[in-house]
Amino acid sequence: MAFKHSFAALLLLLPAFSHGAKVPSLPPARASCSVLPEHLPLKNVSTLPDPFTFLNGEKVRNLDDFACRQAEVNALFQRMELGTLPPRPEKITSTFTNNNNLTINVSNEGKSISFNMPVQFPTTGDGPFPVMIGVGGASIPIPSNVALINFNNDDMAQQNSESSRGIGKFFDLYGVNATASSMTAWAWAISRIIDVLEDTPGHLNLDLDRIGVTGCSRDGKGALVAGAFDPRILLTIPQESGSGGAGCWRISDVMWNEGIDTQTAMEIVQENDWFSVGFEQYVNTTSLLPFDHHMLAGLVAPRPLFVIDNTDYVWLGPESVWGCMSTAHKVYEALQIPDVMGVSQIGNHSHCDFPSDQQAQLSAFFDKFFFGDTKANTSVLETDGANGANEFVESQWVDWAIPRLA
Ligand code: MCU
Repeated sequence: MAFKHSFAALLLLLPAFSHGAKVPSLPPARASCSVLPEHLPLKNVSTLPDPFTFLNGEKVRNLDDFACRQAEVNALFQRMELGTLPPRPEKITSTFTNNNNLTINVSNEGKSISFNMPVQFPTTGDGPFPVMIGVGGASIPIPSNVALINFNNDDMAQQNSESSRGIGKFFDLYGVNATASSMTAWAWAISRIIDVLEDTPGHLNLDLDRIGVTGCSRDGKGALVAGAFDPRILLTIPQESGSGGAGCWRISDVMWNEGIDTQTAMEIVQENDWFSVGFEQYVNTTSLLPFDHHMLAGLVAPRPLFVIDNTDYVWLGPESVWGCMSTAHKVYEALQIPDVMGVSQIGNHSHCDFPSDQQAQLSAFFDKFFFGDTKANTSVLETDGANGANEFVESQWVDWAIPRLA
């Protein structure tokens, strides 16, 4: 029996090959995994919560449990921080014109919206091409053999200030009182882009096994949320997302309490609508959250994730981002795929200005996961330590063990 079980687990973790892309996958989670109690049993946890212990205290022991835990964590993020992500709407149609303009029409419960986006194809090669979806465009260099879809996230859900909450096409469809934050609205729309690509015969000559998402800064936060919410996205590359993205609320709070002028949950909910109204009740006591952003990144696992950040700006939370993402890496370690997640945090460049020092690392992620170069070195877990990044002391934040999940 034990042999049978581990054999099945091994099969599930065997890489699926699509042009060589190495993609381990998890068993599907039971529907009951995402059902949360009405009253959440919240307790004060000042360290980073354990990704491998369920809300009810049970431990994650194997891949089935892990998939179930991910569904629970996903539901927690929606309930407490990001708002509800609506399911696939009733009707989706699309038109593709001039070989570069994709228009998506969505109808649900008597309301309709249309949104469109440019699709830029490689100028050489036959395809099907891998494709990156740029949240508000892309500010990393996209390889010439990869297509790019520029997703206008502001059109879907505005992000000008807290008063832009409820403005945008998503809210025209679901109503201004939808609990979704702007980032959840963007993630929903990105999933609709993927629906359309799936539904279109020939998939617009794009390879749907090789879809990536990226974005910088506020749009990098959004890229991480999209990657966390849609398992059809293979490669997630948030760039300089800082606090509210790659940073952990708890660590940013400690930085702030030490007198460092960094962005905290308390500030972020006053600045913009990236998080749900429901999150506001936790921003003064982030220690009550049964998760932190290491677990948002953990939702991307076992799919490839490359987190790029910048130590030049204290506002981004260098210590928070490094601590949070090096802790997220433990999820990939538990799955025994440490090279599938990378973190690279270096300074000496302007915000969202991709530095040439990170080029080899970025190329390795594309080469390995889009183009099957198994020798590409994606073993990247580094910070230049500037602006306090190296002040993160793991033993003060991580008090749980990393299980070996199979
Ligand atoms: C790093 O992302 C944000 C940051 O959270 C905001 O506080 C700041 O105003 O804008 C950053 C950004 O999106 O810059 C383009």
